[in-house]
Amino acid sequence: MTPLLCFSLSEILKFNFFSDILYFYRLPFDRALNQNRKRKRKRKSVDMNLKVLLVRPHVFLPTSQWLQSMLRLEPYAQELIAGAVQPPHDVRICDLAVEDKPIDAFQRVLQAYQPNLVGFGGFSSQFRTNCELAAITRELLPNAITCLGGVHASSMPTDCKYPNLFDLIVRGDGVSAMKVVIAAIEKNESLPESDWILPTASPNFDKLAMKSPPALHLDGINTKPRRELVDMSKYFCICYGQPGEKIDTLFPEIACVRTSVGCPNRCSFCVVHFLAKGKYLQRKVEDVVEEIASLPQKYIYFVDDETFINTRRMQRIAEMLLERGIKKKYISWARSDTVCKHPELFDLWKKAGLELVYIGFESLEDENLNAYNKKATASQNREAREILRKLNLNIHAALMVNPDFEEKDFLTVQRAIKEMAPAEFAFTVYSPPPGTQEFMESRDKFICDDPCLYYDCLHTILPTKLPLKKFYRYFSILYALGAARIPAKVNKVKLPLRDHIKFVLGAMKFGWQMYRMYREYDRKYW
Ligand code: B12
Ligand code: SF4
Repeated sequence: MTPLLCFSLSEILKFNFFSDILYFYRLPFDRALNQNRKRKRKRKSVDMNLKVLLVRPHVFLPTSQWLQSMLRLEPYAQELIAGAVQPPHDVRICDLAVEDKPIDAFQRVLQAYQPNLVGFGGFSSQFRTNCELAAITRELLPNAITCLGGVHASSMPTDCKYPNLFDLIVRGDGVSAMKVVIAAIEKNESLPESDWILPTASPNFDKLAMKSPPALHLDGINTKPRRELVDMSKYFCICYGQPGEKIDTLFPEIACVRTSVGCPNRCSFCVVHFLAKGKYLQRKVEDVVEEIASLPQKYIYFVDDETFINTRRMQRIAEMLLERGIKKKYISWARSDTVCKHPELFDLWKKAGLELVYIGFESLEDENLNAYNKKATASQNREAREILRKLNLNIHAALMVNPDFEEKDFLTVQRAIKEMAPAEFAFTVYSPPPGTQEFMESRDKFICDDPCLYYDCLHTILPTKLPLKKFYRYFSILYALGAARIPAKVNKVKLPLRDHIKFVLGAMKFGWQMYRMYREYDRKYW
């Protein structure tokens, strides 16, 4: 058992400051870094059958835990990467997001499976968790190769240079990278070295990591995800039904589908354009429809960076779904300007089964939208809302607040909630994305020791104009107002009592966490 486990999350949260939390959080991490262990790795033999373990880490922040109790998607990246591992090699997925005691579960899997290649991936806020898991791997299986990929490794490779924990850092697509790594091991060659696959012990690491992220790779969308390696019954979304409808559950089982990767837009709060360099790769429409048709799940979540960029292609996909009589319900992100320019497309998609549209409205103020480089206007946001309302499409409305917000600005957002309701509301605090120029330039301003750990867009990493206590009081009021206006409530949808209770209790707990968020920062900011 690691020291972290000696403290339950609630105990950890009794501490007031970031430094307190980090102190306990750092223990296993530091131990691994300080060990200075001489690792004697045996050279892998050419005919060795690899055992590859792909790990999705659990979430650490209580706010992310709440989010996962409402919406938990399958470990799609791990399923795709597993598609790169062909016989005679073997692959397993360890999804710690579904475990009550993730560290215990991880140790059990390592001991039982004895993998010789372990791959970790995840969000920036999960980087420290990945370090802890890698430290455990080093301890239990010192000869296993460890590899870190995913959005954090892709955008901030320099942050991940810990040779004691990770042998390789992968930026960008992991499917193609896994193929290259396995091929090198099979040929008994030294591991490849590039700005895409970076050995942490290489003297060239810093030089390679300074380069901009590698180009997107088609393997990231054209590979068949290995869903059979996970228990799909553990993944669900939140879906609100239609006005007056009686629904079996608020949390139906769901599968993910990725139809494209990248985005040509350049919103300032988003890391995608930094990673994709404005490129947008698309999968063949026939493949997309075939994958959807093959799924037993009724609900599909499109995990594209931005699904509706190519509207003709999306029209063709909807037509094909209708022609083939595929009856599913879909959840997708879309931009408000796309909805305004192509209302007929959303009408078609409604017929094909579109159920819930996630829209990053961000604000109903043009000044804010311009500052975010959103390239959509407040009037487009309003119009898109009206179009979707007329189509009876449920909306997830993402709104953003700025660290320099004052009381009046929060009141403006409160008015926006009333105007946009009913909707599922999500509020984020503007934070420069790790890895980007703006993040680097803001380093001196950060009000927490480890801005990446707290990069959940709910914890501010920049100083606020209002004292933090007031800021989070206003912020939690936004969530309370939003929770009271969800489509199921406004549209009088009949829900099972247990789901109703789960939602209300979850929302209250989250609201309380939000309200007390200021206590996680140094007292001088309160
Ligand atoms: C769908 C989505 C979600 C889903 C969950 C997705 C999931 N997989 O579980 C939901 C809606 C729940 C969600 C929630 C959040 N999200 Co989100 N989400 C996205 C979105 C739209 C697509 C992500 C995705 O699934 N892509 C498909 C997979 C296959 O791609 P991938 O993970 O990048 O994997 C590829 C490579 O990275 C690599 N790879 C990945 N893992 C590994 C491992 C190894 C070993 C290797 C070699 C390679 C490798 O290979 C893969 C295949 O090519 C992105 C981007 C966007 N446009 O906004 C944001 C994004 C990932 N989300 C982000 C954030 C911040 C969040 C939240 C914190 C926001 C919030 N306040 O709610 C939460 C946190 C959730 C949590 N678990 O902690 C940020 C992450 C930034 C960062 N540096 O961490 C992104 C990039 C958005 C942004 N605007 O910047 N999100
Ligand atoms: S449209 Fe979406 S994916 Fe594209 S840059 Fe803006 S927020 Fe990121």
